[in-house]
Amino acid sequence: MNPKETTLTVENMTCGACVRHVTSALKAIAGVDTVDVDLSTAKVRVTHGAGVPAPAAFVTALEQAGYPAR
Ligand SMILES: [Cu+2]
Repeated sequence: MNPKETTLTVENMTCGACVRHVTSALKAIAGVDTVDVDLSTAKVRVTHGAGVPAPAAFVTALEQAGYPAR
């Protein structure tokens, strides 16, 4: 199964704690492999299995964690 990659723009990230919150919120989703957060650009790159309903699952999880994403 080929991994897929989705890039999101995430609001409200200001520090390393935010990066950890965003990373753990995304990694809690079944099928997510890696999460790379770039704090300076507010971009988050997620690699995940093809069965993950991206990007909707990511947007929902991040909104619940307090970080609106698109
Ligand atoms: Cu923070």
